[in-house]
Amino acid sequence: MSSTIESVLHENRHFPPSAEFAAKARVSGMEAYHALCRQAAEDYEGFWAGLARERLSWKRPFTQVLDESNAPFYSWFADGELNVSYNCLDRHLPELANKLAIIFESDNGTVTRVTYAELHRKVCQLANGLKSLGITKGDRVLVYMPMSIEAVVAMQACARIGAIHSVVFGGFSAKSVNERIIDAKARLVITANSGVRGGKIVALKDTVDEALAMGGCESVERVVVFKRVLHEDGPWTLGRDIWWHDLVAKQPEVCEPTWVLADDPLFILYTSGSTGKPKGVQHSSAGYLLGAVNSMLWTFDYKPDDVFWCTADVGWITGHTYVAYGPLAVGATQVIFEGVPTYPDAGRFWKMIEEHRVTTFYTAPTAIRSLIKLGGELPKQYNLSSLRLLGSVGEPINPEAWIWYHEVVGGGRCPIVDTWWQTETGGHMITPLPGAVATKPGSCTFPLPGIMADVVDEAGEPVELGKGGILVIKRPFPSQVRTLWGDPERFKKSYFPEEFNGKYYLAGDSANRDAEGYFWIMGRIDDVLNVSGHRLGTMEIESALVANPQVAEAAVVGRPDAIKGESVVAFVVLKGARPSGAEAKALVAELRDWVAKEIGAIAKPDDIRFGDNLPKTRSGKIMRRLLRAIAKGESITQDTSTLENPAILTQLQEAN
Ligand code: 6R9
Repeated sequence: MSSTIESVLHENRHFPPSAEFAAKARVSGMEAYHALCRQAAEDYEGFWAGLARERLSWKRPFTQVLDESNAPFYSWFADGELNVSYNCLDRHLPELANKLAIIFESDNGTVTRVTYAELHRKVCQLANGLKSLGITKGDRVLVYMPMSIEAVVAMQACARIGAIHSVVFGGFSAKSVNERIIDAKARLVITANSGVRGGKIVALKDTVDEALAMGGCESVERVVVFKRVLHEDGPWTLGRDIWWHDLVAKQPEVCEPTWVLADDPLFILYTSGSTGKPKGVQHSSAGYLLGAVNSMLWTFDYKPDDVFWCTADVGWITGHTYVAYGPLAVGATQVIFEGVPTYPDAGRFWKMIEEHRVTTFYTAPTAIRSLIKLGGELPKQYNLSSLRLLGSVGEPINPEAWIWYHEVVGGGRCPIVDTWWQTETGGHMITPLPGAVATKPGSCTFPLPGIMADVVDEAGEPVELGKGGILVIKRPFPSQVRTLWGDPERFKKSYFPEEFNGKYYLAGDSANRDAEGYFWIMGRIDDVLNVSGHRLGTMEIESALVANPQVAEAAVVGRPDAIKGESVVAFVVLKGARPSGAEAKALVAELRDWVAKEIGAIAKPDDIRFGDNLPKTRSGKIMRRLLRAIAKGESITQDTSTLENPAILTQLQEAN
């Protein structure tokens, strides 16, 4: 990662917004951007309070703004009351009832459109249905759905009645669903009989059944099943399972929102950290929504006639903020896509942009890189002239991919917003304002107004420009994670460590600022990998491997990958003898499938090496830097004198 950054830091091309784009932008020119930043610096609370009053609709206005008395458990707008679903739907109805809210394209290309009035009706009916099952404010609902209108309806319906959703990505395993149900003590699961991706059926309900059968899920009373595809369904548990269409059939089309306090949790979303157990990131209602709205307006420069398309799955934070909440909160028309970018061919995205006249397109570098590889010329076969703005998220974007995105997809006229943020920040943090900032390929440029980002050294002191260090946020901000579900101690330890007096929010990334102050993200400083823009904990994969009865010990590292950013490499010590040849091959396949079953297919190691041992220091620490070098195929030039068992390196360097 750091060698890429070295080369990237020599990247000095500037791409200022065109005069035409800037003239129409909400924030036009650097002076306007600086003015907003000054406003935030001079009156921090006043700045945020003003935005919260102007951009959110409150049932009861707040009188408090930021409360730091229980730091780092910060509270924003504490005595205000609102409802997120009301903010996303009801408040638009007087003017936008017949405006399209969602254009849904299924895997096989069928298009379904819903207006704001129709979406409101669907959400109300499901909300009433959930209430009829006894779900009330504060209850946890696990959502395990394919990309669909109904996935958004499920999340919005929870928000409407103050229930806390925990969405689990449809690619995660039964084991992951089981663990998340147990951790959050979910009372209800919403799923679909199946989803379809790239022509293949994904049997979601079967996975839920399997998860519930694993035990520990006594909290779950009901499973609501959306009939997504017509096929033979698996077993049905009477008294527990209920079809979505039966549940909503007789429900009233109106549902009074449940008003919640600003800091009442809107959702929990599990993400990988540096230990084996995923963290349940808990977001607030008002602060989170404010982050979503601000970034729709600032970063995406939202205009009422935009057609917005974020390709992320609702199982990730990007799909929460820029599919389920942000676009609806500003009254946008958005595209939701069920399938994959390469099915039926690598022109799918471009075809959809042409057909739906998409203006704002937001995707991940890994998708861009794979589409370059599979069909770099394909975009030219489509009319992409509707596009006016492009976005990137999930990992650093390499300049080659950036330039291709800019030239071939954006026709050289669309600004690119490279948005740095995290599950924990809820919304964008460091990103260009497209009508103001001159972009540089590979840099996420500057913090949004009000975001006090900085790069510091290990002692928490600011570093000189060009020096590189640890990325921190120095002041609390409204959309930030409130706590980790059920684990406040881990929350403190992970994000507000003692080294920084417990005051700075530690993002877990390192960064560099160039001579002009532009931010360049260098990658994680903890044991978290970024595979195709998805966060995976090395410890999480290690625990999964060690859970296999044949495995004694495992160490997982990342290896730079041209398409995925990073790929997973595992070094495994078996309880029995070290296998070779066909036997080793078979075991590699078995362990890869094992990890897919334990976590999900995205966590499958690309490479597994068996050793009699792992390289350890005399105090027993696994020397991961050596493993990283071996994974890359580099010869070991580093100091190995502290190593207990140097001979092991040669063994691990050889393929099985
Ligand atoms: C939104 C999201 C967060 C981690 C983050 C960083 C990496 C995300 C990035 C980026 C460089 C960008 N990351 N966006 N790195 N440039 N524009 O991806 O959330 O899944 O929690 O991952 O992803 O390392 O810390 P999440």
